[in-house]
Amino acid sequence: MTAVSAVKAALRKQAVETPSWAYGNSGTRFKVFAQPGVPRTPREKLDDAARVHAHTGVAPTVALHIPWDRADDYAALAAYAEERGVRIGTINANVFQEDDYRLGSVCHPDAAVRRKALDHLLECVDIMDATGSGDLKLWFADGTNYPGQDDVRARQDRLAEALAAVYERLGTGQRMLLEYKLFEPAFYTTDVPDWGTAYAHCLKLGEKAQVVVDTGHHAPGTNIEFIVAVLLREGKLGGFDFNSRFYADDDLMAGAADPFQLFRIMYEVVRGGGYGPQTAFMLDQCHNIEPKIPAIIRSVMNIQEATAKALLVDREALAAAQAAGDVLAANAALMDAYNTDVRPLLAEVREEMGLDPDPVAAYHRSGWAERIAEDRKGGRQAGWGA
Ligand code: PSV
Ligand code: MN
Ligand code: MN
Repeated sequence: MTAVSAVKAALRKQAVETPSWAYGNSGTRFKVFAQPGVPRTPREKLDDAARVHAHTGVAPTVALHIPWDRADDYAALAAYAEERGVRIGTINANVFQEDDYRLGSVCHPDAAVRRKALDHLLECVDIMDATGSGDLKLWFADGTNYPGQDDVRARQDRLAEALAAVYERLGTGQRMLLEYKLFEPAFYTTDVPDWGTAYAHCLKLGEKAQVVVDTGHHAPGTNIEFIVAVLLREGKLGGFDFNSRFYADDDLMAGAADPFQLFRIMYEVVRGGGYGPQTAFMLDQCHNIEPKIPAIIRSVMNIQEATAKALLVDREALAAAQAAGDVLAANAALMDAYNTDVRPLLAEVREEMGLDPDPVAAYHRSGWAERIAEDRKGGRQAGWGA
């Protein structure tokens, strides 16, 4: 196999999971702008996700968020997804949108609230059983706003207790992915604020507990690719929530704000042996002002481009330059790959997969946007700010 055919083969196998909530209306605390044709039901979100997969060929799974995607029969929902050519991916728990969670969920000072939150997490594992999903994604809004508000260490103990109970409930082939976030909605302490805290909990729990890196959840200037390299080295990188940010947790399209950072992250993934099904490559985005389906297609394509460039790095030349201490040659080896226009290569990959080489144009030609605008009146908000 030539190098290029190996790169193409790797790109054909890429899998990016799209989030159900990205298909619904979303916004900021100031305004949610309604768009025509947005899904009214989980099934309609799956229909839209199936369009993204049909045009890109690399978006075969859809993340659900419970209770935003509540269904009477989850096995039937999974069967519906399969009929449309996609599968249910990660189950995202939601222990942040009820009045009871004002002071937290699994870290709340009141045992009754902690129990309620834990029951929801366990229910999410039941949903994984019913849908065949392998991953439970845990993001906690828990934290405090004021020094002294609660005992920061006791909150860690409560967190550990809940995580252990969920871990215990996981079946074969199921994992829990623990997500960290620097701040927001808590503004003083956050109970899982960084990769170190997430890693410490996951390490204690065992192999089925892994860290998920949301690219929008760090302080400005954080070297995310270094975190990725360390987690991979420790066997603890479970996946990504990709999005991009200019300021905080902006949830903009992956690769839009800083494509070079996305490339550097993907290079560490490839370098660290993390490019494969063991790493969940998910999007976690909101499309507040842009049309949703083409924005999701664009995001998938941006990830493909960063991946293609990472796969094209001449690792031998890079290693030789590094060993020789040739700083400029080493840097050039990376930059050569980054500066390659991989769009023609990806167009070829798509044609080899029987797809249109331009997924956005193909989507616009498909008539889907007009059809859903006509068929779906009264589309629902994604959940944020609902
Ligand atoms: C909140 O910051 C958040 O964006 C987290 O990243 C979760 O993954 C997502 O919401 C869905 O719960
Ligand atoms: Mn996230
Ligand atoms: Mn987020």
